[in-house]
Amino acid sequence: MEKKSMQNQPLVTHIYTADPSAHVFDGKLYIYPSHDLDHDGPDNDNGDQYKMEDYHILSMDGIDSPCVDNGEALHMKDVPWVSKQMWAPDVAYKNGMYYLFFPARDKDGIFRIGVATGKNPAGPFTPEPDYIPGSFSIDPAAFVDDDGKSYLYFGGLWGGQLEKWQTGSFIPNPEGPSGDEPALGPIVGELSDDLLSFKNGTQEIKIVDKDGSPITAGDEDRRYFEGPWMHKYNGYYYLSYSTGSTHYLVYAISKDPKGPFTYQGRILEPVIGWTTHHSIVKFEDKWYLFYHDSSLSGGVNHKRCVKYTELNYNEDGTIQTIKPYEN
Ligand code: FUB
Repeated sequence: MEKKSMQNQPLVTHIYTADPSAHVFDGKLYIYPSHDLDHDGPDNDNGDQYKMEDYHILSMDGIDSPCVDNGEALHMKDVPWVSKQMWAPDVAYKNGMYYLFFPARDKDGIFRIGVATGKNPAGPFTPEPDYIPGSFSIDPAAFVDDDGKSYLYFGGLWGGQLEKWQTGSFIPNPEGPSGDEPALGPIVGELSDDLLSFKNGTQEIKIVDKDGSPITAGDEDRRYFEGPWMHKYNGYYYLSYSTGSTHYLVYAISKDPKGPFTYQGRILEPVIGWTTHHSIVKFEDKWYLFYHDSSLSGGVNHKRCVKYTELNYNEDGTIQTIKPYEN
């Protein structure tokens, strides 16, 4: 009998999952998703519907192997600084230790980014008592470069509060930027050697057009919204992200991990559901896009499922746009 491909199928159906960050550790695929809760509460631009409380780490021996839920790896009740909403996580490995980075609201309702450590990629993880000093907003993506330097990329508009940090400190009701002004970019910070703090603070990343002009806030098809991911291909740094309100996954490239990044094009056309969030990973000589949609719940925004599909590059290093419901 021909083996069934898991491509474009929900990887698990017993829980709702979203925001998959995929990594290969010791030849095995590990997927770090958010764990969506099944509830009928309000759905709004502030993201109140995303009420997640814990993380379950998924793993697969091969790309078409069954996907295993390794159980609860971290719960918010065990994180002293968290009040609610443990959103999209990511992980990094260094010197025999796995570091789970996760955003959540602190006791004042402000999104911060925490870190928890463990010896096993599937958890459990032990949280640090406080969030990373100087961290804010959501959607951390960790990247360990070939030279051993580690970076954390993060930031998300609207419910993710990125606009509220435009001046460097928290402003509850900020203005702008207006449509023809440069859009807000994601934030990057180089991590300290123990990956528990930022080495020299953080900085905003610039994303520009091919002619060098900044992508503007009104250019919603291309401007940064949330869900950054970093990978390296043929010596270039690829920063990919969601455009939020227009529901695309897009990417920009640079020779420097801190940018500026030049916008290139789309990776994924809109999926079922409002959010789109992803990771890109090489596994057994092929590249894959891990993403989510709301197909498992018939389109409910906060009841999502993680999936993967193959990702292909053209000879010039551009990425072929994926149409999620064709083929
Ligand atoms: O899962 C909660 C939020 O929805 C994530 O942080 C965003 O990227 C979006 O997927």
